[in-house]
Amino acid sequence: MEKNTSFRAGFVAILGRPNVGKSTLLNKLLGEHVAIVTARPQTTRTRILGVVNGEGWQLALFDTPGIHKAKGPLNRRMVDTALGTLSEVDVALVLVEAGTGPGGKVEVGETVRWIVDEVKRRRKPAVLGINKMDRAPRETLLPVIEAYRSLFDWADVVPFSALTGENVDRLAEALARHLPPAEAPLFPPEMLTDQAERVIAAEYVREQVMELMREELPYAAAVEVQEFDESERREDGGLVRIDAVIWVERESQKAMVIGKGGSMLKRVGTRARQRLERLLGAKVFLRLTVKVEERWSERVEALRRLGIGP
Ligand SMILES: Nc1nc2c(ncn2[C@@H]2O[C@H](COP(=O)(O)OP(=O)(O)OP(=O)(O)O)[C@@H](O)[C@H]2O)c(=O)[nH]1
Ligand SMILES: [Mg+2]
Repeated sequence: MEKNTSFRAGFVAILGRPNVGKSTLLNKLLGEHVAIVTARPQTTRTRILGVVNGEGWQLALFDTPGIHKAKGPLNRRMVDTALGTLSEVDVALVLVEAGTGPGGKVEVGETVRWIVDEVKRRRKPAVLGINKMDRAPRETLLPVIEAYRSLFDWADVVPFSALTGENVDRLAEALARHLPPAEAPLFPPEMLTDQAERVIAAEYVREQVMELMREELPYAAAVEVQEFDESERREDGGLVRIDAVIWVERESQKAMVIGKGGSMLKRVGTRARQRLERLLGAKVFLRLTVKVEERWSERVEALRRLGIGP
């Protein structure tokens, strides 16, 4: 049989500051809510693989935690995860946000310079993705592109919107052009992600805690699925029973997550369950318990048990 030499496949790390839209992009490319998204920074805590197939290529993309000057063990592990992923991939996709500052000025932040230095140090080709173009006036795009072009010899620069999907196809194709030739896809074509359903279930609960709760709570919570019972699951639906624990660091936080008469926990549970039912295509019985584990975010064993960190 003749070899198909034009096929390309490889790994890409999506890197950027917190909140630039890395997870939104992964989900848009996959057409599925695999990575949780919230309006808050530092949502993603682990790396998440998504596999995207195109005409003559396969992209294995890692969504990563936002890179920032980390304080504390949890955040340091998150940043280590992101930078560690960079060393394992063929191509880096560095994301920034469209839009200019006051007076049309473009501020290239310290963190982006740091990310670019890491990319240079590892001699990786990098594509610059300028996200959120839907909310930036067109005429501001050019100055943004120019400001970032002077920073690095980008393999490509693509403005896009992960939210609306504008130019997302072009971005995927730009990435695919810089992948190494491959004889075959790296993953079976039907594979979407490396995230187990029970892990996504825990993340969906955390997504609602992060979205609905204020102040420090989004950062003091972790979710662990302790039971994922599929015995009543059927080809055409059926029921999945899930028991999950929301870990917080203090009794006062536990009271806040539960809310008056259990109202907050109920909201979290209802919204997470609706998302899960859509993902699993089954009815979901979701039982949530809130427990205190003091300083879990500072303890390596707890972080490891919760699947956070390298
Ligand atoms: N207007 C607009 N908003 C976007 C776009 N992409 C993402 N967002 C919003 O930006 C916020 C952050 O999105 P995420 O995808 O969670 O960002 P992230 O880079 O994964 O953030 P971390 O996981 O915290 O590093 C959410 O409120 C998204 O809805 C976009 O193209 N346009
Ligand atoms: Mg994210």
